[in-house]
Amino acid sequence: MFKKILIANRGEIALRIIRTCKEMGIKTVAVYSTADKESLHVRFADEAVCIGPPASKQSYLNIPSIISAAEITNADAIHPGYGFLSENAEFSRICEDYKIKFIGATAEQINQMGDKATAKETMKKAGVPCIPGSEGLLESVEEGIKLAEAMGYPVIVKATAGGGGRGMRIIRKSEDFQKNWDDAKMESGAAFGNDGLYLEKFIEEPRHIEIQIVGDQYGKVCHLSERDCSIQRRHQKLVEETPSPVVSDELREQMGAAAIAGATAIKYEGAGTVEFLVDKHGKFYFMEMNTRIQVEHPITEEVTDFDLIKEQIKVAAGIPISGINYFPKMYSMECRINAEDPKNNFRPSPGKILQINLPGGHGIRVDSHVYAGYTIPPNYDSMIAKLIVTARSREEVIVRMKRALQEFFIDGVKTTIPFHLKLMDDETFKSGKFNTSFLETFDFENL
Ligand code: MV4
Repeated sequence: MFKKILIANRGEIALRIIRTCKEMGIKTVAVYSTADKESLHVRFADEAVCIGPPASKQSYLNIPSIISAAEITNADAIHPGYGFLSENAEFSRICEDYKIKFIGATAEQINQMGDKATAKETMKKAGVPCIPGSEGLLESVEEGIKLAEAMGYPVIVKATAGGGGRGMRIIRKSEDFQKNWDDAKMESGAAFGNDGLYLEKFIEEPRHIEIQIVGDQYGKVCHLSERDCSIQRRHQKLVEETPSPVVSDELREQMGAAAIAGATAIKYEGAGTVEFLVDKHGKFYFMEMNTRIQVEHPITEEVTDFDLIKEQIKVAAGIPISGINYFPKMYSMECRINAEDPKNNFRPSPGKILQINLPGGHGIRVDSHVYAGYTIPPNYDSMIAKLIVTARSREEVIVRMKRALQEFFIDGVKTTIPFHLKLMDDETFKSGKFNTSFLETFDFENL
């Protein structure tokens, strides 16, 4: 087992990783930018190394600085958390070169899933259901138009280097093809330095359902059921839950088996997530694979009683997985508490937290790095807490979530708490019958 792990991240996920390391008897090294000197991850780690100024590029994305910190502290592994360097193939490769174990996917696996058109072809070959569309990249706008006519509109063009909704355009009629093609090409070229596009039939009003998987170094992959992430605004998830109100036991078995087949095909190591769209008829299609631990992993931990960070560390150390799949025994939901003003287009609201009261009681988990007197820096993601609520049924979860949100107050900055409170009273949300377009028509004015 590793003796010392360096955590190449900040905020709640850095704390989350430190907590599991402590329980496993592993020493921890925090790295921090000058903006995070007073952060809890710095205080709770056994050692801490300053890696640069506030800007992410010069600190949490600064590979030479982080590798140096690992070298001088003698860390034998690096956990990248989510975001930052977690899906950076070059960083994974450099760690390998320096004989520091990267607790995440190999450079090859990251590359294989990072190019979305290639990832889709790989999954299709492995027998995973995929959305009908182009075979790999489109060679020309003419090829795109021809295929769209043959398949029927609406279609969607997606940037192969994109993901998470960046560089894609929905096209509803042939007259609009050229303009959307040009826009998507321009946007992806500028954003990713890669303007490759592929095409798919557009699935109307789908649900976003993802399967958590874990693979070991011996080619074995298991799944831990699904998370429903359909409550999103502009591709930012706000609420996640498990089990999904639309996933039957039969569908869970099928999607779990598909996710395992896809991950096994690339000999996937570590924790990963296979994202699917589920259409109105309950048919599911591969969308993307994330080669990292995700923000919303705790709801899976709550319903399966499985520490995903501990499992990541164990498989990285060469310990084989049990090989059995895990099914939900409870219901769990996460509300992301961001320092943002939900009445003002979710505009970031950094600044000093003057007072805070965290909710508690049965079935409540709060993963957060903030405290009274803490100043939220403007340089990073605005998520300041994850409120995770678990109970025996979806109805009980919603009642308990509302109670917890009422106890949760933060003075000094605007937060998304008022939005979540309103959502827990929304009849459509409570019915469980909604899709990824739900928040497009939500009234954010009267919270
Ligand atoms: C789609 C789609 C409908 N049809 N692809 C958005 C993020 C990126 N991963 C892919 N996305 C979508 N791809 C086809 N063929 C609809 C979306 C989509 C979406 C997906 C999941 C959650 C929220 C979404 C919001 C808008 C569009």
